[in-house]
Parts: sequence; C-alpha cells; structure tokens
Amino acid sequence: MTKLLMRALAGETLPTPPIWMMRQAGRYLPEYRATREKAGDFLSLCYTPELAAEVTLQPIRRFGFDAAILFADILLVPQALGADLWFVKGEGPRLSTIDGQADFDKLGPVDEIHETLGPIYETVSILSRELPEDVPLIGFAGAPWTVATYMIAGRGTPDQGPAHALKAENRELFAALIDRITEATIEYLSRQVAAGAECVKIFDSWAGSLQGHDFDEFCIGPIARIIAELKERHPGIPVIAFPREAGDRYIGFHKATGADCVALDNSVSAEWAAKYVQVDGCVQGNMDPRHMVTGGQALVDEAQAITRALRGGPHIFNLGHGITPDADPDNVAKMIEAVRSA
Ligand code: 1CP
Repeated sequence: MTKLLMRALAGETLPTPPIWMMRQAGRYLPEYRATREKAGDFLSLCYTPELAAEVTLQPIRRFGFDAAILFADILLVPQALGADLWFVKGEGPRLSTIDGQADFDKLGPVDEIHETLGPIYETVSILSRELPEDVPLIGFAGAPWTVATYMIAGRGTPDQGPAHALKAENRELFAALIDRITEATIEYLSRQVAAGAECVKIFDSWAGSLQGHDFDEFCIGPIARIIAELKERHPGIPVIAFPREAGDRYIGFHKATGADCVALDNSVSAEWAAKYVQVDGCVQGNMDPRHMVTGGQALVDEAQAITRALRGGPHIFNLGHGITPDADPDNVAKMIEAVRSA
C-alpha cells in the first residue's frame, strides 16, 4: 500500500510518519482567501462542492501532504438538525441557543439531515475522483459534547459554561441532546464513507472541560457508540479521535472508544504520549501551532524532536490544534522538510 496514512492507521511503525495539518485549508493560504472571496461567505464555500473540493486540494498541491481533510465544518450538523447558523465576520459562529425542552423540541429528525448535507457528500465524491492516488481523504464530524456546547450556548465559549449549566439543571434533556447529535453524526459520517472518505476523524475540541464520570458519559460514551456503529456498517474503516486537552484521560482512550488513532494536543509531551498512549495504537500530533507563525530553528528542532520521540510506534505527524490565519506558508514547507529528514 502506498498510502502512508492508511499504513500508520493500521498500526504500522514507519521510518517517516505521514504528515497533514489541522486546518490545512485555511486563511493562512492566499489561494484559500481567493476562493473564499469567490464563494462569498464561509458557509457558501462549505456548501458549493466544486469550491469546497478546490480548497481541500490546494494544500495538497502546494505542500504534498500525505492526507487531505474534507473542507466543511463541525457546525453543519446542528444546522442540518434545524438550528440557525451564521458567521459573524472577525468573531466566529453564531447559532440559535438551546435553553430548555421547547428549544430541543424544535430540532428536526435525524433522517432529514441529508437534505442539508447533500452537497458535502458531493464534495467527498469529487475529491475521491480528483485526489492523487496516494493521498487518502479524511472525512470528519464534531464529537457530540463539543457540538452540544455550541448548540446550547449559540457560540464558542471559553469555558463551555452554558453546556455545563444545562447538564447540571436538566441532565435528562442534556443526554437527549447528546443522543440526537450522536445519531446524526453516525448518519453523516456513514454517508461520507459511502461517498469515498477513507478514514474519519471525530473532533472533541472541548473534551478537556469534562471531568470524571461526565468524561466517561459524554466524551467516551458517544464517541465509542459512533465508532462501533461506523465499523459495523463499514468494516475496517479507520477512525481518528481527538479528545483535545484530555490530559491523563488520553491513557486508555484507544481501548475505551475503539479508535484506531488518538490525536494529541500540544499540552502533552511526545515522550509522555509514546510511553502511555502509543502503547495502545497509532497517535497523531502534536506540534504547537505557534511554531507555524514564529518559524526559525525552534520549529525545525521541535518537529524533529516529536518525530523522534514517536518513532517507536505508529505515528501521524500533525499540529496539536489548527494552524492559525497568521501562519507563514513557508514555515509549513519547513516543517514537512524537517519531519522527513529527521
Ligand atoms: O473565515 C473562515 O475561513 C472560517 C474559518 C473556518 C475554517 C477554515 C471555520 C469557522 N471552519 C473552518 C473549516 C474547518 N473547521 C475544518 C476544515 C478542514 C481542515 O482544514 O481542517 C475543520 C476540520 C473544522 C472543525 C471545527 N470547526 C472545529 C473542531 C476543530 C478545532 O479547531 O477545534 C471547531 C471547534 C469548529 C467551529 C468553528 N468553525 C469556524 C470557527 C472559527 C470555529 C471555532 C469557533 C469558536 O470556538 O470560537
């Protein structure tokens, strides 16, 4: 198999890890900004298959990454369930909020999400035709907890306060919301795989704000359910799970969820992850995205240190979180060169 990413996901230890980058299609690239301009706004870009496929391909052409990630957003699932969604320039996403039962009751049924999400499956099928032979496509969705935090608050929050409040006030309603998102996510990812995604990633960006039993119930539980159902429907489909800032809860995360690969944020060291997480399977990560802004020898040293620390087992090189709009594209090329020559 020539696809390095698929080999790492299958548990192979490789001399050079496959490389891709969270938010690799994004505002740090002039060609992305040009296509985005053409699309008008961010959501139009997500829902126009030819343009979404184009921005997915741009970083592959420019840098020769070992994987492509579908251009879309985790907030399309709430929108498909009936939430209002819009983006405020310079600020970020806004959604209608969920304060109680009445708001929950307004959400639509899971089997209607495809009416909204159809263009996304079309983007996947364009990409599965147009990507180079050796570059697999990663489909993705947000994990139920992270998606719920946006649906409840109606926006990104520093501490996910509104979601924690609803969980404390009405745990039954909160659990019903998590279930609805879980079921929608299974259908959404399953369609992405049917359309040609060769791997899927589940982003639990706010996993780190769940503790103890809540982490088991609302991070591990829904992710394990999604993975089990996907593997039942699509035997062998590899899954990457990203419980960002999970800290010591990264330990055992492969086994607890059935994920083939666990993605690490940059708050844990690569040495620690090699010892406690990579023993259970493939890991992905985990360079601080700030190096893509600051560059220099520190970038090279850090990229090589991570590569060497995780060389004893299956590893996919990535950042610990998304690349930021102020990053310099030359630093991306420098990172790839550093990893491949480590
Ligand atoms: O103006 C723009 O171009 C919008 C910026 C942008 C982009 C490029 C947003 C808005 N979403 C995306 C694409 C995106 N989002 C991808 C595409 C594939 C890639 O290149 O990686 C992916 C995988 C996501 C996932 C996503 N969206 C996450 C999970 C990963 C993470 O970064 O933690 C989250 C939390 C979102 C919500 C979201 N969408 C956009 C923004 C600015 C945010 C964060 C909002 C907040 O918390 O304040």
